[in-house]
Amino acid sequence: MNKKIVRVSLSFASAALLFSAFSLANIPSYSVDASSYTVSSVPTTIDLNDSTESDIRSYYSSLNSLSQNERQGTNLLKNLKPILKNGQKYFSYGSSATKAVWQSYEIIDRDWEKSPASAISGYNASTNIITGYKYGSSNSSVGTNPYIHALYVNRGVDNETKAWGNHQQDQWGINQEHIWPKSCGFDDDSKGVGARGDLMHLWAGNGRVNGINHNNYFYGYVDKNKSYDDAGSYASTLTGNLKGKSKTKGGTYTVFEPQDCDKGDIARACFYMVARYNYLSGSDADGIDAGNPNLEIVNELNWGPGSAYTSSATTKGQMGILQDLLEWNRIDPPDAWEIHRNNLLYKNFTNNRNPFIDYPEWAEFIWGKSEDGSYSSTVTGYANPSNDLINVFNDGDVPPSPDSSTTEVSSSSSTSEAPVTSSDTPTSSEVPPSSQSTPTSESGEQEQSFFEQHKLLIIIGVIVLVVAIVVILSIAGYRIKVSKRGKVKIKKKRK
Ligand SMILES: [Ca+2]
Repeated sequence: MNKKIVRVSLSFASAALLFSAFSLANIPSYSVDASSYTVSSVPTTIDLNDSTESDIRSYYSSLNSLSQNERQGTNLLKNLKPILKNGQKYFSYGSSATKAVWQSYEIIDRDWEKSPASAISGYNASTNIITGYKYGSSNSSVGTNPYIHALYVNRGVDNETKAWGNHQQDQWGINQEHIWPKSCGFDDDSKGVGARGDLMHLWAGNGRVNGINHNNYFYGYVDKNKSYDDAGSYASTLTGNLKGKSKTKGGTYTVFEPQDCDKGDIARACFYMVARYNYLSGSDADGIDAGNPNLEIVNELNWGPGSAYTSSATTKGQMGILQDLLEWNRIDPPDAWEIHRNNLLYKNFTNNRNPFIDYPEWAEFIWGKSEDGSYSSTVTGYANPSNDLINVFNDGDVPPSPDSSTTEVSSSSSTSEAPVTSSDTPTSSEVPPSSQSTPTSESGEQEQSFFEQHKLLIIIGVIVLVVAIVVILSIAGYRIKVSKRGKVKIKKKRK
């Protein structure tokens, strides 16, 4: 993938230009009615180029004319909603592979390394655009039958990231995972597509983990001192997806903890859902019934699997645990694949973006800060789309993801490069090379280097010693004689 992470240092001139443009743009009054939830057709012309930095900043530019107070806390959620909602497109979903959501996974959830664009008919390498893409039309013949980057499946393991066609409708293969469970706010399928069919949180995921471990439990760290279920006991390639008691909150509440490389992706999808679906500004033009639920993320474990419900303007659909999700956003920052998925959605499918993939720290401007296991609801800043760093944290102090390796990714627009973590490698295989050295070899190296460093001193010392012996013998009345054959003889001098 030809992308650079969009790390930003705008020059004063370009900042001034942007500011001028933003000043002219008032917040548009979006009026989206229920008809906006009709489904769209999947595109056959697909632009694989990532959005440029200026495109991303422009997308959020209506925030710039707001006061600082309107750009933090729940106000920021309220003000993001019209941006994310404007012109958003939805796709039909269901169990059939002919449904548009299934079809869209061929592109948005594609494993681009194992199934590169160059293998797709109609792909133009010079423009990085596909024309006339043919989606699959049946379970046994699914378009280009690509490998899929599925949630919960350990990366880099071939036999579990099988080609798409091998996983159709298989409960223990890949299925459609609602990262924000339908039963936590928008359970009634009869109410149309809306949140239920929003590709920002509707990902391809392993069916076993989806159905058994995640179910509709809150997300959170699992207490490993208590009994828990690790999906790895079912298949080794699912290791690290846990269901058990909450470590953070204690008590007997059950939570789901995904593998490390999925933690941030899931957190940011949940953050998006609240920014897109809330009633913070009061009544909404398109209404709850049109699939526009009222969602919030909480720290309290007051909801879990049980009788599902549909949220209303006064009853909120909830997800948690907030402080764990904030921590996951920090330890697993957006990688190249996640960034690319966001761009593919924006340019080809949903026509909207996940702001927390673009600006991960905005989550902390809304809900507060979570760092090193401690959590504070104190908001540390406010959104500033024209200057905030994109895809990396402002303080540059992102803890490395324990399961990831550092990779360079690039974007067509960036002015500088920054390392980001890629989660495409399994945890167990990464051992620092330094741990391979042994005490024996270190000791040998030390002895050799001592001789090398003191060679001159040793030679001088030997010469001085020989001279001293000759002088002492001479004083004592001895004479040293070396024969032609090289023998040394010491004789007493005659007086
Ligand atoms: Ca990740």
